[in-house]
Amino acid sequence: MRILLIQPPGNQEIPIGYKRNYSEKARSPLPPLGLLYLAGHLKKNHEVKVLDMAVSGQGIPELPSIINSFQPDLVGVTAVIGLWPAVVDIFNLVKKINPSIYTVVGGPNATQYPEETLAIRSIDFLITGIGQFPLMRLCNQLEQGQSGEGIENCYVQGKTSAGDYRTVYSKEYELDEFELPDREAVPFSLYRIGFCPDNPTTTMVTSMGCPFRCAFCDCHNQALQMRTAEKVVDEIAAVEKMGIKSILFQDELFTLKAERVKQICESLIKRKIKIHWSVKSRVDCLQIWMPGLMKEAGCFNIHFGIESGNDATLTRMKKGYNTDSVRRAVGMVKSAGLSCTGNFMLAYPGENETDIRNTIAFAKGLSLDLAQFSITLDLPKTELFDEALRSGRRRGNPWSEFIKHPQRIDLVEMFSSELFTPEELFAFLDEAHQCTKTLYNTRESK
Ligand code: B12
Repeated sequence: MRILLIQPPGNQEIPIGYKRNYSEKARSPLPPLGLLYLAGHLKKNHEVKVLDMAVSGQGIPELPSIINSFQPDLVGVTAVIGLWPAVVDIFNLVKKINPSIYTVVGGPNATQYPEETLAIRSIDFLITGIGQFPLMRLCNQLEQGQSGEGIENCYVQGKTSAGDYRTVYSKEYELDEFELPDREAVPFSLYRIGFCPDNPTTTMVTSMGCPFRCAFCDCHNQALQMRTAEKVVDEIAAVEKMGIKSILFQDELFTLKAERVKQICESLIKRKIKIHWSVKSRVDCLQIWMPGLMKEAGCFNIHFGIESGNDATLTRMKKGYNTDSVRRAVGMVKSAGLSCTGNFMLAYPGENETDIRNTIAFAKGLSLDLAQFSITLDLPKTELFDEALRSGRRRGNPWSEFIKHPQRIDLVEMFSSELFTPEELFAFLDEAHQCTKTLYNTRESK
């Protein structure tokens, strides 16, 4: 079967809580890791092409000629919330070009809103959760003329009732069992990130999910899965061999298991692997010895989701730490000679102007190398969203409406603050960008 996997064009992205006109450099696309995983697995049985429209420079108007020349039997598109209108445009166009091409959607947003996603009639199949095994089964079945019904985590247009959707994460999906992502399926040397010490850059995951329960996040909905240090380092070695110079690990929490961090670092040092890497961590999941050993093994940056400079807000967010823990952790990273970056959420429900300015001042005082700010948005399937519904801050479910009718609902209007207009919120964002080292203005000034 000929399979075309598409990452929609980045310039179609709806900015969800950040600036629409932010820096070109800050927008450097990352490889579409989920699709590369799918390609690595599917190519055992099928012919697969990955089209990353974010780097290919191609737009939706160019799709007909791409489809006509590759002649796929199946088109799969990854769905994240901000690109959903573009995803729908792609599926509608594919069906217009050739209605007999099978269309499949997957990715975080399809997993969160399966029923609403299948309200889009140009989508034939929806796969939730980790896509490799169900998509392979689906392609194998379709090739044999079967219907694609009866596959775990795979749902068929018109054949699924509301109560049937549930995502199973079974032992079978242990991350070490997957084929490695097929990084050569895209022009990997084009992924260049200004923030990394050397390029090209790639992404990698060594674990998925997170055991913490931050109220604004949904990643605990996914089962927590970890790879062994040995397999992780083998993949890093393979990436080094390709000539890739930096890796941005996408794990929610790379430092969760201290023993594994130690094993990865020691093995990188022992095998003399020379590559720059950056991880995401939590301020309370970083042991004192970690930054030093990680630096020795090639790490150049540790990123924290710090989120707020107000202890009361951190408590409402259920972060489980306070601003003192933040200062301590940033200090540990900096004194090991690593760069430290942080994310902050402005205007969390219940925050007033003083609280927002406190967070900005806190970020400014932290000696971070980069700070990223966004306006709080209660994303689907989070406790924050459920609470917004309960308290009446939200009436109805605009996310659900957005998935069903992406062209009718303006996501940018959906900020969760009760006190501020979107214009006022964006003014806070500007203020934060102006007085701290942010991804946006520091990149531009280089
Ligand atoms: C890297 C990343 C980004 C990058 C770019 C994404 C890219 N090009 O890949 C950047 C920085 C741009 C980004 C931005 C944002 N992101 Co982001 N990001 C991530 C992150 C950290 C890693 C993605 C990744 O590589 N995962 C690893 C791969 C292997 O997993 P995967 O992509 O999920 O793919 C698997 C399955 O989903 C499935 N699958 C995926 N695609 C397809 C397609 C088909 C056809 C099939 C069958 C299966 C399938 O199979 C894959 C392999 O198993 C995830 C969190 C996470 N750890 O996953 C958040 C995440 C995807 N982001 C999220 C959010 C909320 C955002 C922002 C809105 C944040 C903000 N306010 O700024 C923005 C806007 C993005 C948008 N366009 O909507 C949410 C998604 C929410 C949603 N409903 O879509 C996530 C899940 C984080 C979270 N838990 O909240 N993000």
